[in-house]
Amino acid sequence: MERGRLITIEGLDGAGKTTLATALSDALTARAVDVRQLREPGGVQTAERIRELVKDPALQVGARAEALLYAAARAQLVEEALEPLLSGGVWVLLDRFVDSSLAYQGAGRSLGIEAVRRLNEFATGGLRADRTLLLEIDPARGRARSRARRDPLDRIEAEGESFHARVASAYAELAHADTQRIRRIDATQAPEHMLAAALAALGDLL
Ligand code: T5A
Repeated sequence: MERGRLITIEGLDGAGKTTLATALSDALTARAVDVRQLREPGGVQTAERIRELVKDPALQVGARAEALLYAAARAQLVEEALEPLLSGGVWVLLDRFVDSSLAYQGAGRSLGIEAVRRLNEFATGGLRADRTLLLEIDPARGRARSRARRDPLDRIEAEGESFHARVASAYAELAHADTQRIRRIDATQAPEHMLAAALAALGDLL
């Protein structure tokens, strides 16, 4: 059986990752692709519990603990869901993966991209995305979208402008360094145009 593909969706908070993942899942299903939509942190029970912990604005979580918690959630997701699904020929659309930790903890929290990359090599056993869709939006516009949903901002969304600016520039650098895997999509477009751009970016895999 042919191994499934791991497609990750990345970008700042409010960029429209979940909206695109849902539309893309429907579009791939219509093309007879067996696809599962998962999110990080989360996707399996242990990782969902870590999600509650790591997003809680009432908790004090240091930068290193934060990187380790995201990596722990990811390790469990890889072992319990991603590897079995991919081995079974299923495509996975994953809302955030290692690039989120590189950008948010490596750059945003200033832990260093290479240190966080090494931590995640261990966590994932070296699993890599076949393609990454990077949704690009100005941090302020992304935050305005998140705020408009009326949920209270979580621990990371509540960080200041300079944090989100560091995350945005790290994403741009990662994309620049790996143009084959990471495809940039303008996230200020209407959802249907974003879907068309995403399908075009997956054309060679389909
Ligand atoms: N994190 C995560 C780390 O720091 N390190 C890590 O390793 C990982 C994995 C996760 C938080 O954890 C951090 C990053 C995050 O801060 P989350 O709740 O999963 O928390 O946060 P996000 O992934 O950012 O999810 P959001 O729901 O906030 O944003 P999305 O999924 O990008 O956006 P979406 O689709 O929910 O849309 C947001 C709003 O915009 C509208 C939608 O209707 C919605 O109201 N919208 C659009 N509006 C106009 N045009 C479009 N094209 C639109 N697309 C969506």
